Formats: sequence, C-alpha cells, structure tokens
Amino acid sequence: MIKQNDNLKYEVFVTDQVSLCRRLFTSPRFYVVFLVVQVAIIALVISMWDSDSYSTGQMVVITDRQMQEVLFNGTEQHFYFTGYLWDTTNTTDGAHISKCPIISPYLVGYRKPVINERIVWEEVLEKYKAVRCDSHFQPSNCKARQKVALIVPFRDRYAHLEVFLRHIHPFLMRQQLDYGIYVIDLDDKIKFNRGLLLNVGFIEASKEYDYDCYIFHDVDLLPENDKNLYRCSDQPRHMSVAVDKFAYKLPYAAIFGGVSAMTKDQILFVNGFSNKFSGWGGEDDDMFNRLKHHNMTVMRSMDDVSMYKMLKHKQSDPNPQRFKLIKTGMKRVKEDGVKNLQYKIMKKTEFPLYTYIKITF
Ligand code: BGN
Repeated sequence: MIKQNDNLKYEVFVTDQVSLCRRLFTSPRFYVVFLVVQVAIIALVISMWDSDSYSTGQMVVITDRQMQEVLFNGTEQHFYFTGYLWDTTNTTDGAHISKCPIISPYLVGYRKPVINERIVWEEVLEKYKAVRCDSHFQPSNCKARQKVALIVPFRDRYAHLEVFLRHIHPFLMRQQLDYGIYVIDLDDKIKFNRGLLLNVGFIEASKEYDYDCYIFHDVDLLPENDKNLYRCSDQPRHMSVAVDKFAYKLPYAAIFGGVSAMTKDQILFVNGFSNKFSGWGGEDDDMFNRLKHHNMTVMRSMDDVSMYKMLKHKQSDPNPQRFKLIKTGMKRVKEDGVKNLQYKIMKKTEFPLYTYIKITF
C-alpha cells in the first residue's frame, strides 16, 4: 500500500522526469549530440561497406585484408621470434626439413606479365626440371605450407596456355608452394562446361596427390602481383578481384568466377560445382549460392594485390538457360555436383609442365 508520503515522493519524481525530458528535447545541445552520434553511425556503416565487406543478400563477403596486412607488414624478425620461420617438420624418411617461411623471400610484388615474348621451351623445361617431383613441383630447400592443385578448364586455347604456363610456374615457385597444374579438356563434340571440368579436375588431382587446396583458374588470367598468395583459407576465397578488363574493379559483389580457391572439405561440403551449366556463364554464380546456402563466407584479398591481366579472346556464346538454372540451383545441390559425376577419360598425358586430361561421357 502506498502511503501519502510515498505518493508525494512519486509525484515529485514523475514531475522531475517529465520536466527533464521537456528540457532535454528543447535543448539545442541534445540535438547536436544526437546529430553527431547519427553521423558517426552512418560513417561506420559506410567504412565497413566500402573497405572490407560486401553485402550480398544474407551473406557478407569479407576480405582477408587484415591477414595480408599482418603478413606483409610483419618483419621477418617477427616471424623468426614467433617461431614460424624455422619451424621444423619431420619428413617421411625421418630427416628434418624446415617448413617454408610464411612469406617467401623470393616474392617481388607487382610485375607486369610478359605476353608477347618468344618462349624457348627447352630453356624453360631445363630450368624447371629440378623442382619437379612426379606430377607436382616442390621447393627444394623447405617444406611447403600448402599442397595446391591448379585446375584449368580448357578448350582449344593453346596460345593462351603457353603464355599462362610461362607466367604461372615462376610465380608459384616464388611463393614456395608444392603444386601441380591440371588442364582439363572436354570431348570436342560436347558443349564447353566450366563447372563440370572443374569438378573433374578436383576428382582427378585428388587421386594423384594429397592436395590441401584447389585453385580453379581460367587460362586467360595472369596474376600480376605475387603477394597474391595462392593458398586456401578457412573459408572459400575469390581471388581475381581486380581484373584489367573490368578496370581493376569488382564487377559485382557476388562474383566467384575467374580464379577461386577452396579446400577439399569446402568443395565436398557443397558438392562441388553444378554440372548443368553448358556454354558460358552462371556456374560461378551457382557456386556462390551453394556457399551461401551452406552458411559459408567468401574471402577476398585487397584489390591492389589481387590484380590480373586478362588475355584477349573472342567472347564465348552465353548460355541462355543460365538464369533459370541459377534460380532452381539450390534444389539440385545434393544430386548435381562432384559426388555423382560420371565420365570417361579419353586421354591423359603428363607433360613436363602440366597434366593434361580430356574427358567424355
Ligand atoms: C557474369 C556471369 C558469370 C561471369 C561474370 C564475369 C551470368 C549469370 C547471370 C545471372 N554470370 O555475368 O558467370 O563469371 O559475368 O564474366 O551470366
């Protein structure tokens, strides 16, 4: 029961609150503070949007800017003292070999790709012979931190393939990777199908070696900066962020084509790419939807590092069915992918610089 005295106190309290509110809302100082807080919130949202994240519906795409900054601003001494540089590992034959440093000492940063140079293949092969080990290449003086398979979907573009191989081998060697290159071709009678060839490349490369990371790579894209590390992360990575053809700007936030990197687990988790996208376009958008569907995040590096030169070519015919396929894609994830893919190998050749596989059905 409220006593009269209490009632009085309560009334005084309420009157105080009301007058406080009235004073607050009529005070110019309140409006200044209110405005400043609002501007700060808007600035924060814009800065997040602009630099490090892209919102694509439900999924937020973040860049691994922070990781790259730590890597390239950290001095070698920092890595030495944190024990990374001389971290030793036992090899299978019991000998000790140092793990390669996180940052290879051979990186040169930006270097314009050479395109029109005459390639003397004897010299190239002689130079690379020493690092070849079965179907893959290894650094000779340290144990690579990731085993990486480059999967290149291919059709009749030998001129591009030569320039690509000439460029990519020294690039990957400078990063001290243990890597193999798989060029996957399709029976000429069958319409080109990028997603299906990437799935085949994943399956075939996995049979040959215990790769940690699979990089799906168009043959016409040449990375321009070797600080763009060809490795996988705990989330799938879209790597061709800044391509000269698109004025070094990301064409749209959900793009996952060109060059992308996924671990074996990430690929199996989403059942790889769809096999249904015959002709040009859409298979990468479908993969983006698969990642989103499985609550994964796409990572991107800084655009001043992830720069690519695109070799000139005739634009392929777009697949008119791609819009419909994308729309209905998530209904097929379980049965359309890497797990149920059937094909026959028509030809398999281990060339000195890459493994060539041609398939049919
Ligand atoms: C997009 C293509 C991608 C391609 C990029 C860059 C489609 C589907 C439209 C709904 N997507 O337009 O496959 O990687 O361009 O060339 O066409």
